[in-house]
Amino acid sequence: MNLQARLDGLRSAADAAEGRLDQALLDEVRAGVDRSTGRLRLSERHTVVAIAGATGSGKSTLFNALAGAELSRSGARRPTTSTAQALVWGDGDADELLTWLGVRPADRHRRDALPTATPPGRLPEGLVLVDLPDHDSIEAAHHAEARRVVELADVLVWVVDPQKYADAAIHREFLRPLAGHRAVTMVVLNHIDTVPEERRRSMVADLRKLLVADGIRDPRILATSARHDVGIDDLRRAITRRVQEKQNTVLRIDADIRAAVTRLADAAGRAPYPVPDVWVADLERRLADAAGQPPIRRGPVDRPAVDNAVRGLVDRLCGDLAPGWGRAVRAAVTQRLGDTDDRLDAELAALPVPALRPARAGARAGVAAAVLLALAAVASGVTGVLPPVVAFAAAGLLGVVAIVAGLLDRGASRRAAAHAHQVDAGCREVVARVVREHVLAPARRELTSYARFERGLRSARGQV
Ligand SMILES: Nc1nc2c(ncn2[C@@H]2O[C@H](COP(=O)(O)OP(=O)(O)OP(=O)(O)O)[C@@H](O)[C@H]2O)c(=O)[nH]1
Ligand SMILES: [Mg+2]
Repeated sequence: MNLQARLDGLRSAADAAEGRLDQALLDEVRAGVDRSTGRLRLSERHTVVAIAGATGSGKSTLFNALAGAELSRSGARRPTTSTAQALVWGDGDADELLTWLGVRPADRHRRDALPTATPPGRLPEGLVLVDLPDHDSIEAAHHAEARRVVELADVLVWVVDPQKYADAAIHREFLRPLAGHRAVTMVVLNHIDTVPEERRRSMVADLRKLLVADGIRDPRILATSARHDVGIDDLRRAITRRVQEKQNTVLRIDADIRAAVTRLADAAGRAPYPVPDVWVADLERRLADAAGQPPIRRGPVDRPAVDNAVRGLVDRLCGDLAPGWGRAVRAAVTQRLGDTDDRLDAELAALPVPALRPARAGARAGVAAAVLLALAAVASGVTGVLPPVVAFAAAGLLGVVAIVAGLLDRGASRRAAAHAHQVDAGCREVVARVVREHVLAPARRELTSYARFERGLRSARGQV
């Protein structure tokens, strides 16, 4: 998937999270998208390699060594470099790119225009080497300038020295956030001449350990002495390889997008979308219980039980979601809980009442009476109170009445069951409708923005 589409996805994720995630984070992500979009519009023929690091680590001295000329002032006064210095190899027009990088015209240099010096032209065409002010400066403007260009450059050369390589602030502020940028980052341990030879290897190993702890897998480390021309050829070769691979802009933007995706995803947490059916079924069952099953249901719904059931679902929905997002979902559903109860009451009250009992009771009483009378008639026939013919005829007649009444009872009982079933189905329908309209719809409306956010992240990852 092309980078611009991934950047668009990242922007749409940030937009979908507006008001739900930390504003500063969203602004940073959008600023990153703008930077990358800007870089993609500019020269593909150039590779911006920025030299960054603490004051006095030897950035300008390294820059000059690579340039083969004393272009950038290096010195004992700290800090020395105050604005980014750029040197362009080759005859391509890099002005637009340098303007975008914010390099002042006075600080732009062309390798072609310099007198041939040692070592001549051993770096490839298209390289734009930038010497930065120190990032740990007591001068706020230096810090801002360094940070700005570090965010824009295609490749980063981090210069550390034997005194400050373990400095916690450098690792926390710069190296750790660039952990995913290994492909476009190299670390240079300069001033290596000041370290006794037998200690150099263990110092590099120690630096490696720190970088790995920062999250940089298999970091590239070069040990140099800019003052005594140690390791400069290796650095030149490493830079040449990077520039010739030409993928740096793409790799840098890819790493930036991944880092932003991780930050957004971590900040947002997760929401189940769509809402799982079993959770909905569970809520419906609990609301039906709160309404009371017919024919028991006679009064208003059990409001605390409805509240509990609805809040239970919201808790499940928001459990792993960022508080900002969770609050919005919770508010959307629970602010209407009173309406939910009223609506349940009103709709359940409008259901037909299961009231076939009197008919059944009458039929049953009829059966019982007829049986008793028939028995009385038989008894009076036997005891001679009535003439036997009359008694047995009366008993027969009452027997028929009992059978008819029994049939009526069975019919009534079947109708009652069917009616109760209908009322029960009606009740379930009411509950399902109220759940759909009062709970799921507002929750889904809120979760739609989360779904848009997720979609944005997926396309930022290049998955759609
Ligand atoms: N011994 C030794 N001295 C070095 C080395 N690299 C630079 N220096 C000296 O260290 C001092 C600072 O070097 P700079 O190149 O100005 O350092 P910088 O990183 O550009 O410093 P800022 O511009 O202030 O950020 C200078 O006096 C250099 O000559 C080195 O590898 N070994
Ligand atoms: Mg400098």
